[in-house]
Amino acid sequence: MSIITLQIGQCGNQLGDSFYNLLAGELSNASPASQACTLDIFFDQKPNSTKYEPRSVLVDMEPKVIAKCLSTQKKPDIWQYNKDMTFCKQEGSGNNWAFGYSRHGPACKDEIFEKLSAQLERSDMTSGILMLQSLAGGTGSGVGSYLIDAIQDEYPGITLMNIGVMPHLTGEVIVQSYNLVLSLSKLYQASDAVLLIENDTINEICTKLLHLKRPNLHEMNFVISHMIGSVFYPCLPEDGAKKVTTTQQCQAPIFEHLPELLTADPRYKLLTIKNLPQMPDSFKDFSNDTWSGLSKRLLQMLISNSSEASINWSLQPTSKSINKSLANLVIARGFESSKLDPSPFTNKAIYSSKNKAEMKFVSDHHLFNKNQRSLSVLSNSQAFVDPLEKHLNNVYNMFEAGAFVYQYEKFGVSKDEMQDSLAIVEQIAYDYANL
Ligand SMILES: Nc1nc2c(ncn2[C@@H]2O[C@H](COP(=O)(O)OP(=O)(O)OP(=O)(O)O)[C@@H](O)[C@H]2O)c(=O)[nH]1
Ligand SMILES: [Mg+2]
Repeated sequence: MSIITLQIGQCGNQLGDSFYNLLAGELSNASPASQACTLDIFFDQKPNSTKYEPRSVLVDMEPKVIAKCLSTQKKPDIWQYNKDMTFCKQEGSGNNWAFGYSRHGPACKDEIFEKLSAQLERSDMTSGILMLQSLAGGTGSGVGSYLIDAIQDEYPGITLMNIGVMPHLTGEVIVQSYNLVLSLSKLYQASDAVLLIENDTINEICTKLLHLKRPNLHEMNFVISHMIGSVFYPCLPEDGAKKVTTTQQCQAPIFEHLPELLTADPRYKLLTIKNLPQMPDSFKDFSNDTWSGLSKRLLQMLISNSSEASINWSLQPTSKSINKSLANLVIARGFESSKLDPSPFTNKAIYSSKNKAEMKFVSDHHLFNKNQRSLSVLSNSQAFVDPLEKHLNNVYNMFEAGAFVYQYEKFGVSKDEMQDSLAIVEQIAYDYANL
């Protein structure tokens, strides 16, 4: 079952490029069954071609980033984007959600949809459409918001998922919180799940665990790709080679467990990933991680809502201020991964009292990211209450002072519409805070 991706804007395209590069790299040490599954989900191959093509449509309003994605230089030579599946214009959205949403979106929709429907037709069975974008610029957030609504209208019933990158809380473009609130409110209404990645957390992992002094976007995307790869890479049963007779049985774990587990209550659709270990490649041969050690650390990361770099060990599952979950998918990869004991993740204390403890455990033999053992949890939890409240505060302050509102009105987005988006995101933060 394949996944069609829509990479939008600088961030969406650079991250998508890094993600497919990671998948292609994993193929080199994967079992034949694992290779077949991964290829079926994420890649296509034209007759007589030696290269695999991502099942992807690349969209940006300026040409630079897509041109880079199309260049073959740094890639392992087994894959390459299809030039026909790209769409770009000459003028970006200038970090303005309204420009992307009201101008570029309607003007570009038809051409983008032609490419999207071509990708959908080329896939025998589709799990869904995955959109990758930043929530802070103008194209990923604005054009992405326009397109997700249009896709929902055009393909009712298809599963839609977004990977949204949240900006650093400080030091970037001043209107980023406006863009974030406007885009999140739209994605949340149209999409089945919104997986959020915080650039601040990724930066912390890069500096504290990978010892990179000033991580660049390429290095950050490498970390994010492994994070998302850990929940998208297929998990095969132990005797996978025998059992997976047709690749149609292959699914990305995140799609497979979406409706019945992760977003069982459709009012709550924010997902987060915590994964470990995070270490430079040169450390991996000396790693003595055990399954029980990894499991202990991951549980603590989950309840203290932290990365591996800043685990708060003073919290207990029964402490009041823990990060409460609605649902968790625990994924172990590597040697004897099926032997991991997932029972600590079934502890009722770590779940909201609003639902029964919901946990599923899946495993796979593949040595993902060159780790002998690695562990991830894909979680629907309170993880984003704090950053959302901070962005909401930025928006209240600017909105009350009338700051920069004209930039949005100029492109036809009224104060009332902005207020509606604000109310939707406030409600999301409130619902999660009160789990
Ligand atoms: N993790 C990560 N963040 C990125 C990357 N590129 C940009 N960002 C972040 O995304 C935000 C800016 O969004 P962009 O994707 O550059 O904007 P865009 O969608 O191209 O929109 P316009 O340039 O305004 O047309 C900032 O918060 C950046 O830190 C990337 O490759 N990786
Ligand atoms: Mg751009």
